[in-house]
Amino acid sequence: MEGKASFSHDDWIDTADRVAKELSVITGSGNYNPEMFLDLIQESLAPVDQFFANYACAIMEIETKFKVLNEQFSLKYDGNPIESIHSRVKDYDSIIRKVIRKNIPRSLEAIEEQINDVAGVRVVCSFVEDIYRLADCLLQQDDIVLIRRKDYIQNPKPTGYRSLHLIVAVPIFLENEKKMVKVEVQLRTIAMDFWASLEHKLRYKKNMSPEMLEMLSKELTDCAEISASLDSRMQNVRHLLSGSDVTED
Ligand code: 0O2
Repeated sequence: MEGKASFSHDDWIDTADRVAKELSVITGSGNYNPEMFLDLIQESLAPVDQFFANYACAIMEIETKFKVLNEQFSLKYDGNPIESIHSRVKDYDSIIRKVIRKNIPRSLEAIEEQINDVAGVRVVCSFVEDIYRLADCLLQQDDIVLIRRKDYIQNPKPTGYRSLHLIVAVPIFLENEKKMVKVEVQLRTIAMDFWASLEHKLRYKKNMSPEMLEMLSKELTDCAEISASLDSRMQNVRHLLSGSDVTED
């Protein structure tokens, strides 16, 4: 999960100095003021900084909700349902690539409106049933708005990809404003996560022969079935250990 690229204050001063000099030549004014130009750049970037800060805040809200649920579940059931939580704000480059690919207007408003996964939270559980319990509990909360639900556990992708995806909007409270911000939540088991990270590597692998690519894709599709069966058997073992009913494969 990548973060935002950093650009130091010195870099800004250098850039401002260079651009201001060039502008003074272009406009023929012959004088330039890098400090004023720097202020201008920082002023223009303020909405972009706020844009990324909003998503970082929304991630904190969602993470906290899952951490609270994890504590609550551990009192009611045996052990903590959540193994790990990984979050990221999509980086600039990936957002721009998506904007171009989906032909989205180049404005922050359009990106907020049309890109659902600028903020992403991935929740990894041991058991499938905990995924659904956690998702239901999150969606019951009265400040959460469900925008879209895609169940790739019930309906895996042709590749074999399985996960429960929720696009939700969560309120964040800023200095003088309440704002609803979208977050993509992916809930998976450890087995699903293991599979997805390996398959993700294959998708970005370059210089591979088509034969090898096909062979590995088939192998991964087989592995996805084995991993689904493992999830189901592990859940049944858990049920047997706790004395409740087993579920069918
Ligand atoms: P990354 O690098 O993980 O962020 P949308 O994103 O809403 O425009 P779509 O098709 O509606 O597009 O989204 P989908 O398929 O519900 O979810 C997209 C995300 O799910 C991907 O994000 C992956 O994280 C994950 N995903 C979906 N299908 C697969 C798959 O077959 N294999 C793996 N490994 N992951 C998958 P990104 O942006 O593609 O990538």
